[in-house]
Amino acid sequence: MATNRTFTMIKPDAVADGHSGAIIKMIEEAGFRIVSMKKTLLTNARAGEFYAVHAGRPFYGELCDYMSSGAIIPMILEKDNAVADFRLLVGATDPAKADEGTIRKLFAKSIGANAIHGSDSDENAAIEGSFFFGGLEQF
Ligand code: 3AN
Repeated sequence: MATNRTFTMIKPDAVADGHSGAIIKMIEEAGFRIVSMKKTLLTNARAGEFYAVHAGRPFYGELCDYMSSGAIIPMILEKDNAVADFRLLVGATDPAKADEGTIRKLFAKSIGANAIHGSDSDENAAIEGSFFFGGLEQF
């Protein structure tokens, strides 16, 4: 069943470079309501759990190292058609291919350090939101 929620996290490069305020502003101006948000850290093992679907891919170790290299800001967001609309706002995985005006076009450094995550389905949005918020802290 389609829901109106998605999950995102601002990744370590964007947080460390001081872009989180600008990114949150873009998210709100695009019509998303922030349901839950916190600043936190992933251990390498927790990052591996989050990205378990990519285990075995050549970039998996690098991805886990990177995602545990600094603070992140996970959020649950609400809007009609949230998952698809948020993927449009985020832009392509590779910032070189991201459309003008997308978060990755503006802030991503590379295909690995690409500033922000956006869930790819309603099912994963629910799983990923629970991973960080466990059904609590939702307003
Ligand atoms: P997206 O985040 O656009 O949905 P996925 O789900 O294919 O992309 O990949 C998850 C994350 O893994 C990406 N956000 C990126 O940080 C990393 N990643 C994906 N492909 C590569 C790659 N070829 N090299 C390095 N990192 C990658």
